[in-house]
Amino acid sequence: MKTHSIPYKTQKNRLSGVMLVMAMALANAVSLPFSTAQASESDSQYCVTDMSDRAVCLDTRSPRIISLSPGSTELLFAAGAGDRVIAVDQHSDFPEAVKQLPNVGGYPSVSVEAIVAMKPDLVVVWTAGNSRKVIDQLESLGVSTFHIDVVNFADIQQAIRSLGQVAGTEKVADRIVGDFTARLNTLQSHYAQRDPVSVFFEIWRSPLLTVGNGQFIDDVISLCGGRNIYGDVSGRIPKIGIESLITRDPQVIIGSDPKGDTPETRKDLLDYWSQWQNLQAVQRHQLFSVPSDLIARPTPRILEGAEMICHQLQAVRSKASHSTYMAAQTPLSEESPL
Ligand code: B12
Repeated sequence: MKTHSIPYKTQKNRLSGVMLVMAMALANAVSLPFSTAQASESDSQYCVTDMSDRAVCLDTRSPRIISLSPGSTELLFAAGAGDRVIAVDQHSDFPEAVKQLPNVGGYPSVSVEAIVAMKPDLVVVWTAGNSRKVIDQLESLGVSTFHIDVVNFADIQQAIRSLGQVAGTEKVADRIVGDFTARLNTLQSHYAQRDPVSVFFEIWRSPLLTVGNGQFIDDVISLCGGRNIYGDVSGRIPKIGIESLITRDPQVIIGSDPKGDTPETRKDLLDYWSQWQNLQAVQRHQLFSVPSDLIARPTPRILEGAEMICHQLQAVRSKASHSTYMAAQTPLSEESPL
């Protein structure tokens, strides 16, 4: 199947003839606070604008897709395009069906040869995570790529919608975006205005990395009524010094672990952070963990991670002890309102 992508600007004239199609697509769109991905039909081709603002044009509405990150894979499945996915990177493990698919390598090295041999119509790449060299190689070999870069909640919505458009599954994508937005709004109205709790989110220990302004985990903290102590720092994953952390003295430290919030993961956090006894989070044992898959991937599942963090911050507000929190993980629907 012949495919190619071309800079959006050179597409503009061709797009003007199909404004009606675009208007219909926009009319169907759920109203959301971001610029809607654009899709248009041109001759026998179907063009969709990706998240690098490139018009990606395919001559099939049922493309064979390879995904190069766990996040992109989840977004494709959420967009209803799961049965279009023919191969993934080696870290993609959700949903379950993905585990049966061939893999084309993982971080840091992906096999360009394996990808080319599969003759995909499209390769979905994560521009902030996949290697620039691999992306350039694929493009120079004539493999069409669709760029995804999800920084915040609005980008999750945009990514699902545009992947649905490029895969020809926009109805499912629109429904999932609607569900995601409703769940997001519920959490927001329930938690965002509660008493602020200052939070340090540990991404990595050595070097010490956290989340900066506008990154999706920063969005999660705000959604729960928390205040990211590095929310004033630009850059998605800033490197910080321990002295600065001690000065900012967060009420809560949150880490992530594949196992989630268990006695072992909490012990690991406490053992490590106990070196700095003057931190109030250490003195009060306010250290929590969330499952990495539910917080490190900007996909609809992040709302499950968000719900856990909202409960953790709520436990801190109610001055519950850590063990009380674990014993009383109340479902959102049963938790007392403000
Ligand atoms: C920062 C970071 C992240 C950030 C990414 C930052 C961003 N741009 O949004 C976040 C928190 C989002 C993240 C997510 C994940 N990460 Co990560 N991440 C790191 C970390 C701590 C530092 C990377 C870095 O900044 N390097 C410095 C820069 C200069 O080098 P770089 O090569 O350009 O770095 C880029 C890549 O590392 C890329 N990246 C980060 N994680 C991953 C994961 C995959 C699968 C890919 C393809 C790329 C990638 O993002 C960086 C640039 O922003 C490393 C561990 C480490 N200390 O190296 C783990 C690490 C790279 N991540 C890893 C993993 C497994 C993941 C997740 C799959 C975890 C999960 N349970 O979901 C997700 C995938 C997210 C997705 N969208 O698919 C593994 C990679 C697998 C491996 N063992 O080889 C590492 C090595 C940690 C580990 N030892 O387990 N990660």
